[in-house]
Amino acid sequence: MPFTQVHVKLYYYTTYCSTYVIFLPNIVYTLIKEVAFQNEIWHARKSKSNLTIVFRLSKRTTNENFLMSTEFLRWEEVPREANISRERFEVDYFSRQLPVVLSGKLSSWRALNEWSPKFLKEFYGDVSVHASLDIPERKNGSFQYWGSNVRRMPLNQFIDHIATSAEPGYIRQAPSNSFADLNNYFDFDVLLDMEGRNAGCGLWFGSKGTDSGVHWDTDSNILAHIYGKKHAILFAPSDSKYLYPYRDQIRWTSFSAFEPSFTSFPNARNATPYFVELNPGDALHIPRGWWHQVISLSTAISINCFFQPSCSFPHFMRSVAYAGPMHVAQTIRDFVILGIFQKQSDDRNITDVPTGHFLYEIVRGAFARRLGKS
Ligand SMILES: O=C(O)CCC(=O)C(=O)O
Repeated sequence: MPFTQVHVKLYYYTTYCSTYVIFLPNIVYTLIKEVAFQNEIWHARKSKSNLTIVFRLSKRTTNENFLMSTEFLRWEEVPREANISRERFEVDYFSRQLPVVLSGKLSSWRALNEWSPKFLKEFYGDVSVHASLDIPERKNGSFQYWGSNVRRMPLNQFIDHIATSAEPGYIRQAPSNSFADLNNYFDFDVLLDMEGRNAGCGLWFGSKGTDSGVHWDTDSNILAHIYGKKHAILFAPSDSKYLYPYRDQIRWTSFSAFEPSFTSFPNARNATPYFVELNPGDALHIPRGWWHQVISLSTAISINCFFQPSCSFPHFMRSVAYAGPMHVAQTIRDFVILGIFQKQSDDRNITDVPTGHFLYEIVRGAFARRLGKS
């Protein structure tokens, strides 16, 4: 029998309904939490006290006008800790999956004293890098994944280009191993015991105006800032339901926390942004699964470290469920069609691997390892 529109509709309706049955307890719980949350907001708006406190807190940032002008219902700032020990960071923040900015810990890093665009040009000008030129990638209100417009070129060509171009350019997460000796300029071990964590570090170097887009990563992450100034906004994983993730790629959304359009994304007002300003020497812990968007206010250099533990399979399942029944339906569809049947997809919203396909690869890898062991 041919696969018709009716079958497709039937598939979506069936998945939609069964999703509600399977996730009913979760939905009831979320509803109760939502009522409590709306009640809290209603009281806060009535008394203004909550918002006033948040705005007073935000006065500590340089971006006060921006914070005051947005219509987010509440704001937080990422807490800042000066010179805390590795052990305290691990217990108070890392193991509890909370964001924090660690300051004063990178003072021994040679990167902090030596890295600049001039340094990179002089020592690594010949290294071939993947560069995104003439961003913005935010076209027609929709953010395109970085993979979409990269070109390969020597680093010095990139540096010359951004010096004269009106549009921002970015080298994102270039593996630190591809630059001889670069790993000798930093040491994430001063922040956390990295032994056995399978860490991989990446260089971020770009001009004023770069924008990472709102997304979350599957690995634990520390973003160490070395040169220039950046602003970042983070959201907890449970805010997924307010952030309009792409249906086929739940790690990305076209919503911008820095230029929020509450007409197109009305529920986003309910999300709680955690704001942070990054200056040289600041190291931002971005817990795995936390949404984040980073913009550069000047030419900027950072080095980040992704490491294990990574998000678990249940974390992905929860995130898909949080995002909504249509996301569940799409993920199952992509698991089967792109994963099991290995079909190509040409109608994707974003060029990153679709969530369903990604989950299929995780499952396949787990089976392969199990079979390999037995
Ligand atoms: O620094 C940036 O522009 C983006 C950083 C980021 O997205 C990350 O470290 O995951």
